[in-house]
Amino acid sequence: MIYTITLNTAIDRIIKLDNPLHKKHNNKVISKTYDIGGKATHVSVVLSALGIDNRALGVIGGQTGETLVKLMKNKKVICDFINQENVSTRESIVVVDNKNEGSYMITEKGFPISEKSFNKLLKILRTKVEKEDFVVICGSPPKGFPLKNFNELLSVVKEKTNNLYIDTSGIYLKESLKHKPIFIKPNQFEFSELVGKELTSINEYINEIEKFINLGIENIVVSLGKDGSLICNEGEIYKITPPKIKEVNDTGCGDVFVGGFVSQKSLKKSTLDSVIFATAISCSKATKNDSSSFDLLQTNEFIKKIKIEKI
Ligand code: TA6
Repeated sequence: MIYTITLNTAIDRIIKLDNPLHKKHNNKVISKTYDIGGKATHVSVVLSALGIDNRALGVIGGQTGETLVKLMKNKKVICDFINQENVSTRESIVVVDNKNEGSYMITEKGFPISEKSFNKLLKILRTKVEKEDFVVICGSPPKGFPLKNFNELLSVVKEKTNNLYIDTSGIYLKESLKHKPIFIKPNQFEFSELVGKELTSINEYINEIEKFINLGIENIVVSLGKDGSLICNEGEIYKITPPKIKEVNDTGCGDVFVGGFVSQKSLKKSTLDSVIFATAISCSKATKNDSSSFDLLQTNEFIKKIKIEKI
C-alpha cells in the first residue's frame, strides 16, 4: 500500500484567459474550472490511474474539502482524509492563457491543523502502515505548522517503514533530512536554498548532490524545470532531458513527476527507469489544461524521446 499525505490540501480554480494577464486591462476569461489541488493528492491520482493501491491522507475542511473528495473520487482515488470542523480547504488560483508559456499560481496559506486532527493522522499511520508500504509526503504544511509536529510525523513514519518519499521545501525540507527519506526532489531554487548558496555550474550541482548521497539519501532528484533533472544512480550522476513539448499548463507537473517516480519504484523498477517514466508523465501533464490530467499513451511516446547522459 502507498499512503500519500497532503498536509495543506487545496482545490485549484483554473482560469483560462484569451491573452496573457495584463495590469490595467480587462482580462477576458475563456473558461473556469475546478481541479484537484496538490500536492500528494496528485501523486495518488497517478497511482490510481496505474491501478496501484493507495490511500490519500491529509486534512480537509468545509465545502471545498468536499469538492476535493468528489474530484478525487472521479479519478478513482480512495481518500481517508480527516475532516476538520470550522475550517475550509483552501482554493488556489491558477491562471493560464492561450500563449502556452506557463501559468500563474496564487495560493492561500491554508488553515492550521488542530492537534486533534494531527493526532488522528498519526493514529492512522501508527495503525495502518507496514514495513513494505510507501509513505509519500508532498507540499509544505500550512503556515505556522510546528516543526516539532513535522518531526513527529516523520518519526512515526520511519518507525514503520524506510520507504519515506518527501517533496517539500524550505525549513521543512531541511528538517526532513534528519529522518533520511529515501527520496527528495528539490527544484534548483529549493536546492540552492538547501545548500545555502547559488549553484551556477553542473559541477557545483554534482558536488552538492554527492554530499546528500553520503548522508544516506538514496534518491535525490534536482529538477531543472523544462530542462529536465539531475539524478544520482549507483554513484553516477545523470542528466535527464525531456523532449520539447507544447506546454499548456505546467501546474502539477512536479507532483505528477513524484507520482510517476513512486509508482515505478513500487513496481520495483530501477531508479533510471523510474525517473524516465516520471519525466515522461510529467511532460504529458504539461500538455493538459488542468492540474492533474495526463495521458498514459502519450507518456509512452515521450519515454522514447527522453535523453539520458551520464555526467
Ligand atoms: O504543484 C501544483 C500545486 O500542487 C497546485 O495544484 C496547487 O494547489 C499548489 O501547488 C499548492 O502548492 P503549495 O506549495 O501551496 O502547497
